Amino acid sequence: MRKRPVVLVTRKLPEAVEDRLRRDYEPRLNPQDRLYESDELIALAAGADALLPCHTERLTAQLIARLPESVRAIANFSVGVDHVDLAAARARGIIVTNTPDVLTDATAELTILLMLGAARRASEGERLMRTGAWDSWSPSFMVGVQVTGKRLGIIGMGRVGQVTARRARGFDMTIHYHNRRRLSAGLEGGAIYHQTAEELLPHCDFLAMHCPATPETHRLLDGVRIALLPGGAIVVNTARGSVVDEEALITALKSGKLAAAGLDVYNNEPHINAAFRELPNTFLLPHIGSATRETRDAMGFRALDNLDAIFAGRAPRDRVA
Ligand code: 8YV
Repeated sequence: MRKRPVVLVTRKLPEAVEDRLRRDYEPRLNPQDRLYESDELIALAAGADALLPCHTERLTAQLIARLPESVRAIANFSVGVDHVDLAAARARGIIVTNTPDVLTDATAELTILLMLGAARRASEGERLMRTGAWDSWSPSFMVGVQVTGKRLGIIGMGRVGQVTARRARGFDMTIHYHNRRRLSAGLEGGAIYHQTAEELLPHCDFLAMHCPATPETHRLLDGVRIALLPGGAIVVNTARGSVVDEEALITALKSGKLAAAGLDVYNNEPHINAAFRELPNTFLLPHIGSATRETRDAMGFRALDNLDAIFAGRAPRDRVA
C-alpha cells in the first residue's frame, strides 16, 4: 500500500476536517491547540510531507529555510497568506495554497456586524447592560449614526468586498470602491469606481477595508488618508491590522474626526493596542471573520482538497506559490 503523506497540522481543526485527515493522511494533530514556537514546529515537521498551518504560524524566510527537505507543500487554513514568505517557499520549491471563496460570506457578514455595531454604539450599550449601569432613558441617550442610505466606501473589491457591497445594498447604501483594477459592469452592480484611495475617501460615510496585506497596502489607511474622510465617518476592518496605521486611527477616534471604528483585526494580535479598549467609540471583535461552523469546516475541506491534488500529482486549485 502507498504510504500516506504525513501532514503537520499546527492547530486544532474542526472534527470533520480532522476525521478526513485521519482517513486520508498520517496527520500530526495538535489536540491541545498549543501555539508552537519555531523550534518546536521545525522539530515536529521532521519527515512531514506537508504543513497545514493557520495565520497564527509565522512562516518566515528563516523558518522556511529550516523546514526539512521532505516538506513539499504548505496548505494554509486561511485565505490571507501574509504570514507566509511566499518567495522563500517558491525558492525551495514548496507549493503554497490558501482557502479563498469559502470564507467570503462569513467575513462579509462580520463587516456588516462591525458597521452596525460601531454606528449604533453596540459596545457601549452592551457594557451598560452587563454591568447593570443602565438606569435611565432619554431622547438623547445612546444616539448613534444611521447606516441606512449612507455611502459605503470599499478598499479592495475582491470576493469579500463584492459580497459586502451586495449585503450593504440591503441597507440602501450607495457603494463606492477603490481596487487595483476596475470591475466589469456586471460585478460592479452600480458601484462607483475611484482610481485611487485618495479619490474614494471623501465619498465615504463608512469605509470598509477588504484588501489583502501586502507591502503595497501596508498602513494604506494612514493619517493623511484618514484626513480625507468626511468628518464623523466610520471605519471598519476585517482584512488585516497592517492595512491601517493604528496610531493615526486612534488619534482620529479621540479627536472626533471619526465617529467610530469597528475592528476584527489588529497589529500584534492578540495583544492589541490598549487604546482601542479604552476608547468608547470602538466596537471590537477578536479576529472571528471566518468563525462560523460552516465556514471553518469548508476552510479545512478546501485545504485538504488542495493537498489531495498535490499528492495526486494534479495542480491544486488554490496555488499562491
Ligand atoms: C482565519 C483569516 O480565521 O483566512 C484568513 O485569512 O484571516 C481568518 O478568517 C485565519 O486566518 C485562519 O488561519
